[in-house]
Amino acid sequence: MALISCLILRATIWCLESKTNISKWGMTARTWPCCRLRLASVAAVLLLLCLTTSLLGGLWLNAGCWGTRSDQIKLETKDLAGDDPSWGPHKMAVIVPFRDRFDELLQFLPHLHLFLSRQRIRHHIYIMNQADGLRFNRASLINAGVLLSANDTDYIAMHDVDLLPLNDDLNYSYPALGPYHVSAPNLHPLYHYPTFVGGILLLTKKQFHLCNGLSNRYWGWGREDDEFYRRIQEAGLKVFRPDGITTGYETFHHIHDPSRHRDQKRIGEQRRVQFIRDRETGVSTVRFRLLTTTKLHVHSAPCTVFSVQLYCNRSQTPWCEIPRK
Ligand SMILES: [Mn+2]
Repeated sequence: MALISCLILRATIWCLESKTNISKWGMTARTWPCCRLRLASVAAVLLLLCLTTSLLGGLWLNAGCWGTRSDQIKLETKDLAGDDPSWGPHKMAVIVPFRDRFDELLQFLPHLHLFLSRQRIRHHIYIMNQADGLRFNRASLINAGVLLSANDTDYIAMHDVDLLPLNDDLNYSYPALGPYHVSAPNLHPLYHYPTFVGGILLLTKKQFHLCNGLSNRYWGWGREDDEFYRRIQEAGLKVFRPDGITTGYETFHHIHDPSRHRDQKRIGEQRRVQFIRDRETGVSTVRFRLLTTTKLHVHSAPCTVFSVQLYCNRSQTPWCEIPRK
């Protein structure tokens, strides 16, 4: 800095001297361009000096923490896809039923991606965006998600967008023995009944198809997970749950905004049908139209957004229409 100030001072004096020269010895006007030339060259030298200093400074800083930086970069690149084959033979498709919860998605994506990458769980997150004028159908969105997920995934997580795992001991690995209910009744902040399988549930794709996926008859909020529990039982599968988690109801962050509208209406026959085990519809009968596929990153978290239009069989489930107030 001192050197730079000194040089600026010297340049000014230099220029002033040439200016005085004009009056003193009546020099020709040619002195002025000469002074300007001198100033320009001084400026150029100063600029060069500044650049060299910052470059050297940067190199010095870099050298100081070289190991950490390159490690960091390596880790970030490695983790970017959330899919390193050295992490194991299995890969999970995280299926997230979604509509109108952009702010929750912005929290959910980076959180879950980093959570799973820390555990070295190979994964890809699929956001199933219901883009039609019908009531929300979580079950059909999951059915569609499983069908649309890439073939390199061999197990799924049905995952609510508003439920963030906080405890690193929660296990998201391949559920070889049977469906694995991560958000168990003794851990979920809101639902504590013993047959609860909502929130976050892992299944191999094989197990999912053994149940024929979920019923497509549930339009509006809730109950589809209870019907799915009966499918699991009837398929002869046993639900497993986390063991030895000590964080209780603090295990998850539930983004539960009570002001958010949840469509809990029961229209006509729906009141009765919601409790009946559906043996007709499932992943084998789900009908939808894929409108767009969008690859998206939130921070470094990649995901695929499938916007789908669900099909409603109005003679079977007339309650799929959004009720008028
Ligand atoms: Mn919720």
